[in-house]
Parts: sequence; structure tokens; C-alpha cells
Amino acid sequence: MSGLLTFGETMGVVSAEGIGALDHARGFTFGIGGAESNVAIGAARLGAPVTWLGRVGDDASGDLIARRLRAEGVAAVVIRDPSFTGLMVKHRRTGALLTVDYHRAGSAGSRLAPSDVPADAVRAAAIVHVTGITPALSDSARAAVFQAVETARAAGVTVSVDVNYRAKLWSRFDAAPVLRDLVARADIVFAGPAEAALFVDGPPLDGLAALGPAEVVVKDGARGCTALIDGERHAVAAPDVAVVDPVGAGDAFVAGYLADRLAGAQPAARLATAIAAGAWAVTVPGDCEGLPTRADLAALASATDDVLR
Ligand code: KDG
Repeated sequence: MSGLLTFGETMGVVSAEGIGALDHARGFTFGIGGAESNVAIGAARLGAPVTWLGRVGDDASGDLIARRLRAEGVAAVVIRDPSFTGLMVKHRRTGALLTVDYHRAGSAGSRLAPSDVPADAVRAAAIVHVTGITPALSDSARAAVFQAVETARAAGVTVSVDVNYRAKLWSRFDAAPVLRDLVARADIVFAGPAEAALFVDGPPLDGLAALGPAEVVVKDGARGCTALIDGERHAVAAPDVAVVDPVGAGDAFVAGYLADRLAGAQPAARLATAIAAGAWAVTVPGDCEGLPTRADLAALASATDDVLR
């Protein structure tokens, strides 16, 4: 394997239709979500060879996750666990405020352990991508992340980290030293400005770069992104799009950047793909449903009208 290897928790996602309190929802859809599997699907849709690994319950949601990932062309290494598949419930409380509740404490995905992540697969990857969500799930999941990262570093495999701080999983005080340690072991780091401020002082690009990564990308939502890549600074504005669901946009961005990097693209091209992928993703409901293909990105770039015929 010479592509992207990622691992983490994938959950079932229950999404309320419409806007308003959950008890007034007109209906629900059931999908899947998880930052790492979103990146895996996103990179696979852009043509990258991708492996995702994780634990799911021996239940119908676990079956669905395994099937969906494989249908997306992701080489999914799905470990079945006696605990339940984690769930996420999303509802749009107001037009502008999306609420996410987790039901994942003790879930199968949270029971990931160092022995689940094979060292030979890590050493054979071109890029190992992890997020700051997995270390928040349990001690064993945290140990799995750090072990994989150390194995990758020792083998000269590129380590990519998306900080992805989730306040509902751990406090900023617990998270900050762990996230800092993770970033200090990365070659590529993605973070939002507020996430960077959890553990670095001053301007986020410089603060994150001072910890060691040669490629630092600060994702700033509708404001676009800035980056410091191999000593060169970049800034890319985001296109103006109608936002339907912002969850998963950061993962789409990371998928775009990593897929292009695997394909040998230069930094400016990687960032352009990342920005376009993030913009496309927010226009579709769901955590991973809106991840674009190359054809989608070409359509976005050339669209002059709102109907494609
Ligand atoms: O980045 C999107 C993810 O946040 C979502 O799909 C679920 O992994 C998830 C989480 O922990 O929030």
C-alpha cells in the first residue's frame, strides 16, 4: 500500500429533517460520519488509494458503515467489537445553528487499541492521517494514535494531523497538551484558528510551524485558508456558496489537500483543491454525502449558471 492510511471512529448519524427543536422534526435520515472516514471517502472520491481502519459494533449500524465505506472504494479494515456502534444525532436548532449530540462513550469505535493498527500497514503507507478526536475517545484509542504516529515517523512515512478539537469530548485543559504533542510529531497539520489557540501563542501559522510540521494549514471556514508550506506562505479565499450543512467541510478540505499531495501536486494546487472540496461539501446535507469527485470540482469551477444541463 502506498496511499493514505487513516483510522478512527465512524458512527451512525441520525439527522433531523427541517429546522427547529428535535421533538418537532418532520423525519430523520440515517447516514454515517466520522472525521477520519469522511477524509477517507473524500480522498477516495478524488482518486486516491485509501485504507480506513476502525472498530464498529456487531450490529446493523456496523454492517452499514462497512458496506458504505467499501462502496466508496475505501479499503475498509473493519474490526467487529462486542460493544455498540456509536451514534451522532444532528438537528438544526435554528437556520444558523446546528446541534450535534454524541452517543459514543464506551462505543466500539472508542475501544480502538494499539494492537488494532498493524505496523506493517503504517510503514507501507505514503501518508498516515489521524485527528485530535481519536485521542479524546479513550486511553487505548489515544495510545493507538501515538503508537501509529511513532511507527510512521520511524519509517519515514508522512504524518498528517487534523487538530479537530471537540469540546463535547474533553475539556480544553485536558486536550491542549495532547494535541500539542500530536502536532509536534506531524509533518502536515490542519487546524482552525481557535483550535491552534488552545496550545500555541500568537499567529497560528507561525505558532504551529514552531512545533515542527513543515506543512501548516489553517482552515478558516468561509474566510478560506492560510498556509505555511516548506517556508512559503499562501492564502486562498473560499468561494461564496450557499451553506446547507457545515459538518464535514474541514474533512473535505483535508481530503482535497491529501489526495492532491499523493498525486504529486504543488502546494498552491493542493490548497485550491482543498478549498473547492470544502466549499462543495457544505452545499449538501450530511457529514460525507457532499464530498466531491474530480468531475464535481470541475463543474464547480466552470459553472456559470445554477442549472447544469
Ligand atoms: O468533521 C466532521 C466530524 O466531526 C463528524 O463527521 C463526526 O467525527 C465526528 C466527530 O467526532 O464529531
